[in-house]
Amino acid sequence: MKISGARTIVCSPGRNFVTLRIETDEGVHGIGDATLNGRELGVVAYLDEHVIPCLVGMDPRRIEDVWQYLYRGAYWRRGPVTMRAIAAVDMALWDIKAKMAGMPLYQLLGGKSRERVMVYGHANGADIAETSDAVARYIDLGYKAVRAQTGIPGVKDAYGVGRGALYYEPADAALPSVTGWDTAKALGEVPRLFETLRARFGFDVHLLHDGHHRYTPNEAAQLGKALEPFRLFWLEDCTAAENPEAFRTVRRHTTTPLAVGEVFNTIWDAQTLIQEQLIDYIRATVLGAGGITHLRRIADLASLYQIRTGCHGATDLSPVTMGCALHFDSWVPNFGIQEYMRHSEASDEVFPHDYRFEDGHLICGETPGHGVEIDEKLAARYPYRRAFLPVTRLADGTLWNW
Ligand code: CS2
Ligand code: MG
Repeated sequence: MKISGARTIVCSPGRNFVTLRIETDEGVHGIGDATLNGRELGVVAYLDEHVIPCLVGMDPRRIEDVWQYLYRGAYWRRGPVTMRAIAAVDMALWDIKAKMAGMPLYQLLGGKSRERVMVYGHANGADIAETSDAVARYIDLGYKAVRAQTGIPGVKDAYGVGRGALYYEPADAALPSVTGWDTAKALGEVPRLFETLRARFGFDVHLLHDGHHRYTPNEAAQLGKALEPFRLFWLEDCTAAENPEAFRTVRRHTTTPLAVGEVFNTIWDAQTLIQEQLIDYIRATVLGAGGITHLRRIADLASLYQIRTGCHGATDLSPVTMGCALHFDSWVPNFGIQEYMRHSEASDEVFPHDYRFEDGHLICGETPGHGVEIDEKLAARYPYRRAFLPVTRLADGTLWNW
């Protein structure tokens, strides 16, 4: 059996997505997601010029060997572009293998460890009162876990505050828009938000918060400590993780559970954090971290240390990634939670899928493969539009982590 062709499909049903379609000489095809938010065409060029020509003629059943070929064979290792390109190939090959087996993908991983996958939604508001009402709406929709982000008085467009009730799309402009940040103000406002939420909703709902890499290790430790009475499910990306040792400071000072990994590409990014038990949840994803083949290795390493998964699931990961993630989540023994930002209706139409939301959980379908396809005719109606993620500047003009 041979790969007879492959091509990238770029579309923008509300936001940009890059999809890889791999064809085989036996007529079975597979689909992978290669979206890198705000840098999409970099991955398209990498796939078109440097991956697809090598794939043609390869045996699609040799998923591991193809992975090693694309990783070791490139000589230049890691990085968001390379690893997303590899992830797209990996997703498509697992899709093909599962279709050939006539089984849903989770069966090939070892079968289900659970019936359904708990997800968390994003509640945002311009201030604490609005965020609190947004949390109420998610609870009404059945969510058992909600991430809460609030605007901060005096700060322009603080991270996480979207425009619609259910959708949050930060990549919003043909040139990066400029947002603001003020750590001192956030250190006061964020604990007030969770005090308000616990007073209103009690402790039965899981609450999460994303620091989006904005705090120094010491500030992150202060935030974690201040949030302890409100028993968060996790505090995410409390400080930048390029230097994993930074988490020693945070960990020494707080018992608030810590989650990291949406920007990780490989097991090497997570190794110190996992082996030193500096985090509680690893947020690497199928798309970001080289596909199912590699994410499985990260999850296995994490399981040695009782660290659980919490896959990134923002809308810049297409329904193809969500489909793969749900098969992965249904199998992985050390599952924690799955992020679920709803895709727009247009995205859901372009990517027909068989997973469904029920009572705060997602359930993957039984279709052979990962259960997600792309309607190319429809996709063609939504051409690519350049869209950047914002940048952040402090009040004095200093560029900060968005
Ligand atoms: C966020 C993301 O979902 C999250 O936790 O951190 O929304 C992130 O900002 C986007 O994926 C960036 O593209
Ligand atoms: Mg995040």
